Amino acid sequence: MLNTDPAHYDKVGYCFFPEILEQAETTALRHLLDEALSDSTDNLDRPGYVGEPHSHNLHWLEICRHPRILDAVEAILGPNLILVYSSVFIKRPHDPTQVAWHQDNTYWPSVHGTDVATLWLAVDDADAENAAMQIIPASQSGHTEMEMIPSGDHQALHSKVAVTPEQEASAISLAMRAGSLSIHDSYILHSSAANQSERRRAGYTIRYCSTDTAWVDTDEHPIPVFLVRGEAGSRGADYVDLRSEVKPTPAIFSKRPSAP
Ligand SMILES: O=C(O)CCC(=O)C(=O)O
Repeated sequence: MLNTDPAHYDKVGYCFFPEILEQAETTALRHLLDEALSDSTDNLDRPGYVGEPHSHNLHWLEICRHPRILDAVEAILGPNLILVYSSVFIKRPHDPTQVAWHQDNTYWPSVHGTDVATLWLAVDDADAENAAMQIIPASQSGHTEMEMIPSGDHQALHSKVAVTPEQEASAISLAMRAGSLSIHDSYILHSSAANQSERRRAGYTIRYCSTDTAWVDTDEHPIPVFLVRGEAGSRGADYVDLRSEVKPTPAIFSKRPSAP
């Protein structure tokens, strides 16, 4: 039974939110991905991965600012939210590519703090056969950074961490219908297997932080950081204001935060 109660998030490290997008919104999201995959100029950095589409495309950006999506993030991280990264992980039918056990935070040296979370939005239905993400509940406890080791062949990520057989046995599968989402702590151990089915499995991962405790060193961060809800705190001058009342135009993508 997956955890659906935000009150248990601190303990188990993840929360599942079923059917957050309406069917028409999910269909539009799928079209957006199909378009990105058919357009070689659209930041398709490597097969099976679309990096940071929200940093150059308003449609992807609006998904990251979607009110129901931000309500789910707020239920987990509180009201003051910045958007720091996003990417799409795609597993084509019979795609052998795996995502080895890892912690997200180790990939983000410019992001500081522990109130940092990944939202995984199902673009397609995901289940054990087509490589739904797996997580080890409560493995974020203590927020300890584990040693990264090379992950080997057929891997989407260059590094992994060593997981014990006991930990692996306690993993659960985040199977979900398209338009549903999960949110996990940036220190939780998670992975995904090869796709053994005839069906594609794509998930849009969006990374948020609470400005109450976490912050981004924007000199070291490759893309602008957007304030999407609430207050930016003492580092407000480093972030671009994109709260709901702001209507973004393409100019936003070249905007730098104003000097303090
Ligand atoms: O979608 C996947 O298979 C893996 C996603 C992931 O590891 C992540 O979002 O950090």
